Amino acid sequence: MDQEFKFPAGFYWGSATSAYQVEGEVENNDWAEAARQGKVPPAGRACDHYNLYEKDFDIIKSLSQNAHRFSIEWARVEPEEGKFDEAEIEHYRKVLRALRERGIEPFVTLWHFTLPIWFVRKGGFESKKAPFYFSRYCEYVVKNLGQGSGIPKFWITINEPMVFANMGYLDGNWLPLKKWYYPLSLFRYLGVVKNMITSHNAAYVKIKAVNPAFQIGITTDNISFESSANPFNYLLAKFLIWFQNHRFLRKIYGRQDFIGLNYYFHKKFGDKKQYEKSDLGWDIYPKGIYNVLMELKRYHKPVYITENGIADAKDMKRAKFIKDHLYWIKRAIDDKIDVRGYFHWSLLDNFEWPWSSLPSSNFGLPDGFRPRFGLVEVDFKTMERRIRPSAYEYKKICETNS
Ligand code: IFM
Repeated sequence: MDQEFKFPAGFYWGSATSAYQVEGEVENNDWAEAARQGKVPPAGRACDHYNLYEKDFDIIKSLSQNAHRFSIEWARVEPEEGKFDEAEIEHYRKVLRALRERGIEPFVTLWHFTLPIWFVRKGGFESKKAPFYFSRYCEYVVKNLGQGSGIPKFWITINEPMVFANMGYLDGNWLPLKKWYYPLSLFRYLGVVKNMITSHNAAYVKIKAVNPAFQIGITTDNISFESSANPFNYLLAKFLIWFQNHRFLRKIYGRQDFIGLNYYFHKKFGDKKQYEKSDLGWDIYPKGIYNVLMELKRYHKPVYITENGIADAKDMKRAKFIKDHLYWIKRAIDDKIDVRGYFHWSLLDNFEWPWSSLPSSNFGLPDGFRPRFGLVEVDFKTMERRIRPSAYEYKKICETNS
């Protein structure tokens, strides 16, 4: 029999998505352009969430979730440098109102991986002017969405900056697909990370000037690094904990009101154990979420688990995955980590970025849609939604806060 654990009163229970992965028909960002050139899989109509968001929010409500994390597509809002599209802002106002009408607390991500083409042409986050462009966009959105009936309180400036920098500038398989020889790649990578730090800090100042009560953070994809007793492995794990998990957070220390934690990966150096795996071949290691949460104690900030999820097309592992991770989150709460919410990734099956662990390297249409992360299954031909059994298990948790 399952043990029961109560979560703190007022805990946010939700799920997360990002604009390009669910909205559909975004043509003017860097991923859409690269897809047209055959360099990455296309997102096409994705889940058509741009049109179906009210239906999707009805599903959220029916599943008793009280919060939802979604993102704004920068290229929609600012299609040309300095020119903002009021019609798109109005769309996101409607999205916010639709959430509020259903009693769902919005957590708004201002930027989740995809960039307007004009910004990329200006050098993207390699450019010293990136903080200016980025913070101007954030200020515009917050000024225009941060008023009226749907007004959000929680703002996330940047999603997973270290993943963006790693995958785009070291690994080179994500946009901007920059593969250079070492150590040039490392210098570029470090420059991009530095500019993202400055961009977040500049955006923080501008958002706070709009409304000091707004709560602002980033989401960080921290990895649980552990090691065997071997001293080399021990030092390697320690170095990576600092380099990968904490360097960014430390540099924005005074300019974050909360920490958004995304947890997917662990690495134990010197460990040959085989773990159960997701459809993407990623180890399932729930205790890792406890490890990365305990590392956040030093910041003395509220923490929201802004993403945690599994590619599991058959939905055989998801319910247990959620419960096992929540068990370790509760252990961290008992050990004095101020965790205030959990957002499952994802609400819907959606477009997934090209991981090298994807079963096929052929970038035909199905590839980006093969990993199934949704609590809700999507038929990408008919756009029909079908709530998976694991979503009903999660619903019980949301309803009882336990
Ligand atoms: O789909 C992604 C999301 O965009 C960022 N975090 C990890 C998810 C699963 O790979």
